[in-house]
Amino acid sequence: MARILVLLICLAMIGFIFWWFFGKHEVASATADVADNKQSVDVEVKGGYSPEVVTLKKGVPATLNFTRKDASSCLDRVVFSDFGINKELPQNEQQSIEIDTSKAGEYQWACGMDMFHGKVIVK
Ligand SMILES: [Cu+2]
Repeated sequence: MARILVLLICLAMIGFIFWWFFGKHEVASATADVADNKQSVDVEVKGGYSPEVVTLKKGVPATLNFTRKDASSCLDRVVFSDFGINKELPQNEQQSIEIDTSKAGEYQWACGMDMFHGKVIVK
């Protein structure tokens, strides 16, 4: 009986590893709605970023509203190295970060340890 259980656990783990490395992971992306010459996108921080790719309109003042729901300290900072932004994300509190949209391009953001990533596309 115990053997069968061990076998089942092993199979489940192998399945998980295959899914992790070879499975298709959908990248959640969002495009900001522009209203009154402003645009904003809410980003949930929970084991990563959702959405992970945010598209903004060039030249329209933009804010990304990060809310960290994850207790892990790994995600307690968000860093936009292109903009010199390094902000703390208090848990369960919305933190608004203004993004410079004057230049088109792709800008990465990351957690404080550069383990989790997201991307802003300005176009
Ligand atoms: Cu981290």
